[in-house]
Amino acid sequence: MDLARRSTHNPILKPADIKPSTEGMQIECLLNPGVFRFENKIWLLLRVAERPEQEEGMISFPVLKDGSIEIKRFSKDDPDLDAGDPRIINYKGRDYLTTLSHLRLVCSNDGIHFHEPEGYPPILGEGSQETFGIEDCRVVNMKDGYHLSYTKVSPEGVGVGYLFTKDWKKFESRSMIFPPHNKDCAIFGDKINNRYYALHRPSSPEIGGNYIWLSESPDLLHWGNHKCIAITRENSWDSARLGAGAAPIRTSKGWLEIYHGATHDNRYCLGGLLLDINDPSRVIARSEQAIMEPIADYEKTGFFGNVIFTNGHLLDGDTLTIYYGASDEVICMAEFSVSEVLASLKKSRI
Ligand code: MAN
Repeated sequence: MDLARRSTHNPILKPADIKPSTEGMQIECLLNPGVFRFENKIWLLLRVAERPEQEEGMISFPVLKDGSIEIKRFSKDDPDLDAGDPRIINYKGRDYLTTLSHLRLVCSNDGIHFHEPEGYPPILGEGSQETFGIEDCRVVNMKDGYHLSYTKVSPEGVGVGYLFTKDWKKFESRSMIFPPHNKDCAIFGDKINNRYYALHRPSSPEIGGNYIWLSESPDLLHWGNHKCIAITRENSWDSARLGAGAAPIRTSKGWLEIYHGATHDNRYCLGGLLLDINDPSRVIARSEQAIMEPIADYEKTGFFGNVIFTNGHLLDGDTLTIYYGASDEVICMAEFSVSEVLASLKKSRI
C-alpha cells in the first residue's frame, strides 16, 4: 500500500543545488528537513552532510574540534577499520560518522523551487556534544516563536538538542533535553491540559528496543512522566526501529503522528499512529501496512538506499505535504490526504 502522491518535480533538491559550508568540503547528502512557514514563504531547514573529496584507497571525514573542522583519515586496508555502512565507520572499537552534518535554511514561494536567502546563517555544531554534527531538526511554530528539536552527535553519545528562535537569525536555549541514546524528538504544537508534550526515541541495546515514548514538560526544557507508546512489531515494516516524524497533527479523531519504521535490513517506510486528543499516551490506532514505501528510483538508490525519512510537513485542510529525505541523499515532496491516512489505520493498543 502506498498512499503518497509524490511530486513530479522530485527530487526537489540535490547536493549540487547547495554550496558547501567551507572550502574543501563536498556535500554528499541533503536530507530530512524541518519545515515551517515564515514571512509568507515555505522554509526548509535542511540537514547538509559534508566531507572532503575522497581519495583512492582512503576514507576521510570531518569532525569539529574547538569550533573548527579537523579531518580524520584512515586507509581502507587498515585491519582496525570496519567500513561496512556508508553512514558510520568503526575504528579500533570506536564509531565515527562518515559525514559531518549542519542545518541550512532555504525558502520558496511555491513549495517546490527553493533558494538560499541572504542573511540567514547556517546552524553549525557547537561544543562538546555536537562534534560529530547536528541532524534531523523538527520545527514547531507556537505563539511565542519556533521551537527546534534536533539530534546532537558526539563521541559522548547521540541525544536531543533544543533551540528557540523568533527570527531565524538569533537562537536561544541550546541545551540537551533528552540524554543519549535518544533522537527523533517531535514536540507537540499545542499544550494539553496546560503541559507541553513530546515524542522521543530512546534506545535500549538489551531489554527494550527502539520504541516511541511520550513525555511531558512544564517549560519545554525539563521532561518527565515518560511512557512508552509504540513498540516494534516482528515480521513487519517497522520490526527493528520506530521514530516520530514532525509534530503530531490535530485531527477530529485524535493526534495523528506520521512516523518512520525500519526493518533489520534498514528499509525505512512511513506509517501513522493515532493518539487520544486529551491523553496522547493512549494509542487509538496504527498503520498495519506502511503508508509510504521506497518505490521510486530516487528512494531505492542513493547514498543509503531504500530510505524514506520525514521530519517536516505542512498542513492545508485535508492535505498534508511532507518533505522527506530519499535514500539519505536528496530532498523530495509528497502529499497525503489526512482522511485517507486516518481511514487506513487499524485499532491498536501499543
Ligand atoms: C537514522 C536517522 C536518519 C537517517 C536514517 C537512515 O536512523 O537518524 O538520519 O535518515 O537513519 O539512514
